[in-house]
Amino acid sequence: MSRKVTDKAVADRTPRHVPTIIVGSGFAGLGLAIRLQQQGRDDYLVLERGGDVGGTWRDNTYPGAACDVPSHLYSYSFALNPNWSRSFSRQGEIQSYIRGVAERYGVLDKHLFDCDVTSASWDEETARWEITSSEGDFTADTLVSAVGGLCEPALPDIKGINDFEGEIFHSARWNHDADLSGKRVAVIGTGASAIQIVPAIAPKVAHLDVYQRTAPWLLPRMDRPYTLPERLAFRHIPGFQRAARAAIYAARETQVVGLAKAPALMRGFELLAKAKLRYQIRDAELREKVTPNFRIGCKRMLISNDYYPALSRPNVDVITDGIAEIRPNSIVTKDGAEREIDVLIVATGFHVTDSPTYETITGRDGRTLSEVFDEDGQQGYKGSAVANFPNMFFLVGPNVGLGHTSMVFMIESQINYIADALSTIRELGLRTVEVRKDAQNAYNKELKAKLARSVWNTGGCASWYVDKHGDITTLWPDFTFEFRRLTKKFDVAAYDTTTARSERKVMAAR
Ligand code: N01
Repeated sequence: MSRKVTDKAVADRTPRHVPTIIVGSGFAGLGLAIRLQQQGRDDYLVLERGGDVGGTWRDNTYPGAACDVPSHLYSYSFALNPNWSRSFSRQGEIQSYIRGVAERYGVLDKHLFDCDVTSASWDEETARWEITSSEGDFTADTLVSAVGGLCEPALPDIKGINDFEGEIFHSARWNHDADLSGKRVAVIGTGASAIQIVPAIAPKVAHLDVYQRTAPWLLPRMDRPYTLPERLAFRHIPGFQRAARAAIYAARETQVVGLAKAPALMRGFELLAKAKLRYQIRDAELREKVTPNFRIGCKRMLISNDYYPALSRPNVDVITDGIAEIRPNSIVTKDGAEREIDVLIVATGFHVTDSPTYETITGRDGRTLSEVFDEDGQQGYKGSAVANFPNMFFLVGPNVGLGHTSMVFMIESQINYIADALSTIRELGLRTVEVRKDAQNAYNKELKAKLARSVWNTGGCASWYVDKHGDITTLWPDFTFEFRRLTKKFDVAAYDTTTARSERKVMAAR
């Protein structure tokens, strides 16, 4: 991996000035870097704390890791891949795809890897971001946060967890040196990660305890390998792959009607999921335990064909009594039962609405992003800007997430918006751009009204989509093509701007 861009700056520790700094190189940051490269811009740098591109797809290497959105849709529109081996690709294939795209578009030389950004503060005087990192200090005219929502593993706050003496790791930090063969293993959590891990490890472990707090809804996974003729067709028949992608997109988009607009329509999915549950789990007691008690869609709908069969194995137990404490070699549940284990896998999700990165970004009025979100609510504008943070843009900021279709679609919409913002700043000679608070408030008022009637709000569940104020600050509550329309052009009128000249005028007036 090349480091030539910053070697000198790192060596002498002087802050290096880069016009645009992007933090993070998952689908989002990498996609923006490629767009800037395509526009012939050479004035950006990507700071990435990991050793490679890929973000969450680089980090989540647990057994069974795979995407639950079909790959022909879950990929960049500008870099379709006719060679996907199956409809829902596995982690390794997705990671190779992302890396391949980064190589093909020649942006790796504009990355600084193993560079952990530790703080970013706005300096009003210079109108620059001051950035500190494990690889030295930087200043930037514009900062883009592309760190993503699923990057900081959340460990459960359970009494005694730190005293556990066996092997313990989070699903997103899988310890591949830990041999699970013949071991007594426990998995805490039954979310999207756990339902992939459980079937992958159940056949090899001696015994597996699955600690379930909330039973998830499961739908069939229509996954299959692509045949050679299909792959040849994707490659050689003009428009075939685009048509397949469009069909997947349209089919997925229909779910928005039930999820965001008329949750009663989700009953249809519930009937399908219940039929699957009855068919796959014959034991009435187990079936009762894993039957969800909220409206489908309120938490992310999961897809799997092998999770229920794995739970039905004789060496697997589902435990629903709630964990009281973890001891050096066992887990004790609230009913007093103690179960010995050798390995503990925590598949308990991520810090999404409480990302630790929020505490490291300080805006115009001296408050951190975390303080602003605490005091003003976790709000943004078009998921791409936050008032009080001038010259800063977000990829996958507030209310951009999805449960039903490809995040890459949303990310590309934001890339359009932010790339246009950067061009506008340049063309108009702007010194600062900061979204107006009234524009942000009006935008969020509309979002809230839409979210109020959504299944995420009315479905009777507790999910990570909701922040500590009880607001859904992670999801986009409408069709994704509506977000594409909203982000087509940078709407500079929604921003307070200054130019170098207006700044000078203000200084003179003082
Ligand atoms: O995490 P989660 P995840 N004691 O937060 C339980 C994406 N993803 O890593 O439901 C006991 O969904 C928690 O219980 P409850 C996708 O967006 C995508 O699985 O809160 N249990 C839950 O069961 C997904 O939504 C793919 O009651 C505790 C589980 O841990 C997101 O990543 C694949 C607990 C956490 O589930 C996160 O998924 C995988 C505690 N103290 C992931 N704390 C794709 O295929 C938490 N839990 C694209």
